[in-house]
Amino acid sequence: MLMNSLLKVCFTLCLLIAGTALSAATPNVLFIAVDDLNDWIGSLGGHPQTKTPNFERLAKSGVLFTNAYCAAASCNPSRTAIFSGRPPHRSGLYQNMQKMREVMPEAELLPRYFSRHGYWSAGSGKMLHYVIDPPSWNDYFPDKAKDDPFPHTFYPKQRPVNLPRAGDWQYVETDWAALEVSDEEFGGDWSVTKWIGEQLGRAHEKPFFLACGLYRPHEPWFVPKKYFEPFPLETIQTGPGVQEGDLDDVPPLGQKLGRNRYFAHIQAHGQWKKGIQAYLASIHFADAMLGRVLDALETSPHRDNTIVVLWSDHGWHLGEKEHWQKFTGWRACARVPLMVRVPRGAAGLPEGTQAGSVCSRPVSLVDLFATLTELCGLPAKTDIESRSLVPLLRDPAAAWPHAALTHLDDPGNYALSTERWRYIHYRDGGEELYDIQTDPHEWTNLASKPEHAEKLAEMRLLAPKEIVPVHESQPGINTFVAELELAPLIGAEPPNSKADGQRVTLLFQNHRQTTTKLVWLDQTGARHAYGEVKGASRRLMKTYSGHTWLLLDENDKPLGHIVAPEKPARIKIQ
Ligand SMILES: [Ca+2]
Ligand SMILES: [Ca+2]
Repeated sequence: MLMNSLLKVCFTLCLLIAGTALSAATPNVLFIAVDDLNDWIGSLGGHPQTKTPNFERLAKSGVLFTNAYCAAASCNPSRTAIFSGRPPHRSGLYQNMQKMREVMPEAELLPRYFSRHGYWSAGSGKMLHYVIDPPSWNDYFPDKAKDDPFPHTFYPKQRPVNLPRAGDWQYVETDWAALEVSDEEFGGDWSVTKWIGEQLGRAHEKPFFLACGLYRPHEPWFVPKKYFEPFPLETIQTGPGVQEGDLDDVPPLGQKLGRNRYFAHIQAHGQWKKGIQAYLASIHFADAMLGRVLDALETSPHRDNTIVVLWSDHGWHLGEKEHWQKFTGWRACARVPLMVRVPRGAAGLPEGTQAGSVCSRPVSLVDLFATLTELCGLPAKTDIESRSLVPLLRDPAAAWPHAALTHLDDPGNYALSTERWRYIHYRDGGEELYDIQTDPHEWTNLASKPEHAEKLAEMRLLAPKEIVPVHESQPGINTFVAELELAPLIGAEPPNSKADGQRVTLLFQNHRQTTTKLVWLDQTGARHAYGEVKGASRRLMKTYSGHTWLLLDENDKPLGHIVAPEKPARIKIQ
């Protein structure tokens, strides 16, 4: 009995020592994020004019994944999934406006997990969605205390420079320009990579987890002029994925998602090619910044003992499917660059990666958490849903019977990717199916073709069985400062809903003692009951700007109507 207990104590102690003592087999990690970069890098072949020698240099030195997908098609849920190891359908964080720490207050993020296991964790630039989350890091540049991941960046005084403002719906940073400044004067990613280079160049007592967040090619596409020079406007080609009428075979919700207002606005102002030029220039700039980091690592004492991982949080449309921006399930948005280089001697892969490897298995960025803990010999984190990619780093052709899941902002909207097939599902049951082997730009939706019914049924089965709904830590009351007056109905019908609005949340505050009924008018004016707001209570309602809501009292007598605005607003019902 006593002997047994002693053995148990010894065993536990051994485990503790194994868990904390770090040997030469414990590599450093250089974790590089690029914001809003689609497949327009040379090795992924997304655009023939792109200039990305440093992305190629890194890709050729390790494993390039050609079918890597983000866990969600926008910044916040994609990045939160990577850092927490929990995809949206496990965490409930699906949208950019959700606050990570409201949704998962206790989650131990990747850098914190590494520092608890003996690492020094530090970063600079955008890793999480516009926050640092200071408790997760040992150090952060420029200032961990301010919880602001961005160093000073040059902006033109007069804005917009090129793309006129069309209204409140337009993201204020959707604009582009060549700047008459040097890299150093521009600051931003130049300052981030300077600091990262300094960390790579010095001695460290502990192994490091060092995160470098490059913000370009995120909007605004303002970069120093020299990065525009290789792309004269008259030579600019539109992307190879653009096909006229491409949305014709896409279900209604997909069409709605595709035809957002940006692309029409950009075309109306003759800015399409200018936008493409500026995106190429912004990628070229990001490539140069990546080159600074790779150069610093080359001359660093840690060169031969550092894992390098590079990923982008999601892709980007520039006119494909009449769309400009992100938030879609198509490959242009869901597929991302991912490259991993592992040096010899790493605990989880002693032989290291083979330079010049290419892996076409479908993988998800949420898998990076488990991959890195295994590579570094740390205990696997148990409360995450992340599948280690080490078998593919060892053998890029290894069997991989898994699909990658990409969420959109609603749990009912998602995309599934296998090596050859892609399936998109919308919350109203709309579906798309593509064979990317013969149709890499997803032009021909096969979902309604009888000869593909079996494949469609097979893809449906890959969807997760258990789905956590959108976490209800809704935006605080301060989000709804704008008050919207209830318009009276005087002898006329309220207007029908308009179709092209953006998603917006409204707060109905019922100051009456009795129930108010909410009725949505569709585009034909047909009325649809949408629940109620009980007396003396309030209710949040997600809708689209331009949609009409009619409010009725408990006896169906009209109280008035509203047309949803562009920004969140509250409506007092009196
Ligand atoms: Ca992003
Ligand atoms: Ca099509």
